[in-house]
Amino acid sequence: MNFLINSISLVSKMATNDYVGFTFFIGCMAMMAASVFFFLSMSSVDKKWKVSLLVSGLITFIAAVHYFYMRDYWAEFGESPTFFRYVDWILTVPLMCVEFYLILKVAGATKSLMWKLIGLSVIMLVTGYLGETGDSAVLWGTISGLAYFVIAYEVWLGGAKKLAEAAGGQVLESHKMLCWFVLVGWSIYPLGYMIGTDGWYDFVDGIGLDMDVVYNIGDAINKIGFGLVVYAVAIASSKD
Ligand SMILES: *C/C=C(C)/C=C/C=C(C)/C=C/C1=C(C)CCCC1(C)C
Repeated sequence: MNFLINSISLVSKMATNDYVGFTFFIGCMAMMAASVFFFLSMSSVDKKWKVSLLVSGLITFIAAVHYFYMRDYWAEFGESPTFFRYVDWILTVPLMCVEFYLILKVAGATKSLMWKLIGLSVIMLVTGYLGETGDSAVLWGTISGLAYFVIAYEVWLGGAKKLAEAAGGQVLESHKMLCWFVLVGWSIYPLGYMIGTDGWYDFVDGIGLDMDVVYNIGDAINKIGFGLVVYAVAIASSKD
């Protein structure tokens, strides 16, 4: 009987100290609200910014759907929803690379830069997944970290930087914020990985946060936060 009730009920109990479950729950709502906001904002910006807001909205929308699955998975099994997490990332991180490209396109960014970033991000995520699901977390994490460094290098000092400097003005400003998101915002994820996997870095477990809480904070900053910054730039440059 209990089994029947559990399997037909849409809501499961949540302990008051279940921080992971709580951040999954908040994540669902926040990603959903952000998607509505980005989609509706498309009508208040200049034509050249519309696609950027559309992509921001798609990123948070895809994340919202995965968060519903992750929330349920966590409630049901009390385990990290690694599979849904990485499916979410493999869809949304390349979309973020498209977003970077759209921002720098005005400055003459080429599609080859976009594909390079997408390729590197796929390597970063596939190796991260292998590290979390297999038994060589340190090795795969290192390869993943290297791909991440190449992305950061490419954005900060490589092709993207040259384009932004040549364009100046608004583009240079947007490029700067993009750099900080990739360097600081994205670095939240390797921290979560080090908490969730075993290796020489076990000392970071001492900060007392759960891997999923760290990943969820990272997603809020990088998906919603980044989208809001794009929104602010779009609004500012649509006035004049
Ligand atoms: C919306 C989701 C985003 C922006 C996800 C980004 C994920 C990363 C930057 C993950 C990076 C990782 C490393 C650099 C090393 C360890 C393994 C990962 C996959 C957690």
